[in-house]
Amino acid sequence: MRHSPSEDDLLNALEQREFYLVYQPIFNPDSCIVGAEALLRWRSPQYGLLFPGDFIKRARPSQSILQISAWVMETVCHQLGQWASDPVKRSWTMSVNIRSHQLYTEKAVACILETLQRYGADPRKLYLELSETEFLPGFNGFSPTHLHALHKQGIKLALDNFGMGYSFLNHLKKLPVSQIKIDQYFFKNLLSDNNEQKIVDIMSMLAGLLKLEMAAKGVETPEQFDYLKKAGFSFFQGYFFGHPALLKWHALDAMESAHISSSHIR
Ligand code: G
Ligand code: MN
Repeated sequence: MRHSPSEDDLLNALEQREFYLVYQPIFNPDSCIVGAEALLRWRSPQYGLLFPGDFIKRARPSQSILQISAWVMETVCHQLGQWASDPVKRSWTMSVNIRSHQLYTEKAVACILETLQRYGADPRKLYLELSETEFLPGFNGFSPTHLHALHKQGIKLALDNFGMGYSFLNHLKKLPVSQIKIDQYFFKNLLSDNNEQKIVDIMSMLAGLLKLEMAAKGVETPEQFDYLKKAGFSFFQGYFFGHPALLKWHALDAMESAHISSSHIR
């Protein structure tokens, strides 16, 4: 898209309900669904289908971005609350991408907890994914204290795009991280690239020592799945298992049984 949408465009889109979430299933090493990541999309009559990177570019939080983020949180908590009363899905976790500016204020933190409570959703089932690539030196001015407050309530923090950002070991030292999420950038050519294997092995060792969960995103082939499983990864997401989809959970259930019967849906 050539021009960034204006503040008015975004607020108008929110009002017109042009935003929606798709969910990509997350699998365990036994190929069972254990959760999903919510991904934001915008179907704009003017610009067409847009991904978050197309419209959440501003370095500084704008009113519209904060409102969109609040809508996303509301929607995922609602969904998590619904799963809580489903015998199969009550163990599923929900991962949601957040930006550090959503955690600037104590009020924002309280709002996340209040939203979870309102929908009867278990905080321990919520993973907040913070992308490492977003961090600048000094944590962009946001205080890790707020993340510690959420962590105390059971909410988990995943460092998305682990290893891609600035000073990533510093994040592990300062933030209450439960999970590191590694992009396919590090395992695209695992079988032919010896360096990739070593990097994955080192990350795995680091995660083991720090008792962090390891998740892989962008898993596209059975070979990648096998290698990452052996390297100690616990969570897998990618086209090999399932594309992000609209939340028709009976469709995902079908996807799960199709997967288990070994005809993988890409
Ligand atoms: O950074 P973030 O976690 O938001 O990235 C998720 C994005 O990656 C989604 O928009 C999704 O469409 C895309 N994606 C999901 N699975 C795969 C995959 O297996 N391969 C590639 N190339 N992209 C994927
Ligand atoms: Mn993510």
